[in-house]
Amino acid sequence: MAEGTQRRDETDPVLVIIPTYNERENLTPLLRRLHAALPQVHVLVVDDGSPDGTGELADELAAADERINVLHRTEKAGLGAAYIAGFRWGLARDYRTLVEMDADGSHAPEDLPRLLDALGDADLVIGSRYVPGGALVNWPLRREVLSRGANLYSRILLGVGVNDITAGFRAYRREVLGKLDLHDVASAGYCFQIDLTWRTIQAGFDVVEVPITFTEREIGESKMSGDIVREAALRVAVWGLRRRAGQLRRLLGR
Ligand SMILES: Nc1nc2c(ncn2[C@@H]2O[C@H](COP(=O)(O)OP(=O)(O)OP(=O)(O)O)[C@@H](O)[C@H]2O)c(=O)[nH]1
Ligand SMILES: [Mg+2]
Repeated sequence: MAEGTQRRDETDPVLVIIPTYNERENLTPLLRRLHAALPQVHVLVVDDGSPDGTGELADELAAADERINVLHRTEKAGLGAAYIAGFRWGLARDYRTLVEMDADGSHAPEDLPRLLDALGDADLVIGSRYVPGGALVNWPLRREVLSRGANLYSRILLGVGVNDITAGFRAYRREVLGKLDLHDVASAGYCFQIDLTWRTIQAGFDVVEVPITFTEREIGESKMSGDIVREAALRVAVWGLRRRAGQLRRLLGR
């Protein structure tokens, strides 16, 4: 745990941020499971004007349960922008822990207590598919190959020891997000996860991975696209080159 960060207390307020785009069928059962696992956590649904009415459903759920909140954004602007807006919302309030979780059921709310426990000794906890005990259920082979490839690529270029750097089930201490320059994060797709991990490590915070079981969505459509993959490949290459340039400058003493 980095200096200056306070130890996590079990009663510390937690905000679970859930970005949604066309997740109407998934939202109610997910929130029910989440509150069954952790009754005290608050939720922020960040909806980008889903055409299927996810935002309206979230409003109904929020009206009936004061733990649930909704942030409406007007257009689909990617996962990264939705999370940045959610982090800002949480940091403006007194939450000590901010959690990222997908709406499609791939991240089991039942795994969240273990992520929060691990935050006792870390600044960022990543729910990892690729550490011993981690598992994939029903994920098509091509998606696994892509995900493992992205991790290998990032590890080589960035020189970090994180096994699942693209993972989207995570818990951050508020001090971490408060310190990172969120305003200049431009990553939109799953590259956002690599971006924030890289910034967290560079800022000197401790990152820990805990195993999770990741389950392929049963309902709704995937938003994965070629653009998302290309964005990650390009940005990680740029960060890797900058890192090498920095090493070279230090080696040459300038
Ligand atoms: N607000 C918002 N949420 C998004 C956007 N794109 C994806 N999401 C949500 O982010 C979460 C993770 O999405 P992804 O993993 O990128 O895509 P996915 O559709 O889950 O893809 P699969 O996991 O392959 O099914 C889901 O809850 C999506 O609804 C977006 O542009 N805006
Ligand atoms: Mg998903």
